[in-house]
Amino acid sequence: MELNTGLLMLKRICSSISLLLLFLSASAQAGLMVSEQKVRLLPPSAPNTAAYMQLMNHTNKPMELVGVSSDVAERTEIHTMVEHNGMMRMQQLTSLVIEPMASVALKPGGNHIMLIGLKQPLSAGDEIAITLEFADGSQHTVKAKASAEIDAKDSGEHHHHHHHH
Ligand SMILES: [Cu+2]
Repeated sequence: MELNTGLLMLKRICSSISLLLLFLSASAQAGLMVSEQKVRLLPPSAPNTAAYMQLMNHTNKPMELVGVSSDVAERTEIHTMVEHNGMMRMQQLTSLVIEPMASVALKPGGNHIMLIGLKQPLSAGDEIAITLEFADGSQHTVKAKASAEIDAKDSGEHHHHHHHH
């Protein structure tokens, strides 16, 4: 009797450990490389700002970004720019696909992450955590530095071929 109860407990502990491991392995998007992440630093009165980065998919399957979140803003959205009556306007995207072995640039004038309703003004050099959520349920949190100097040329390339750092 004693022994059986002990075994049962051990089994329970083992299955919770494997569940935990399963959870941990699913929580990070493997094969994703993020670089050049920055948040545009605007005057303190600005309620919103944008974040930019390069997303590289180093796997042979497409990755679909379906959501973004950050504690610094009330809402965080994926945006793109579209032309409307000769004017460039922002439009929300519900998803953004990163093709296998390719990269997508989030950059000024193009796709970007919108931080809407900043809870407090940002300062130069602040490291802002942004969580990227993918269609397969995985998440990837990156830190983006607040900077007033954002050069569109910085992250201009669409097809970054495989390079290692
Ligand atoms: Cu926007």
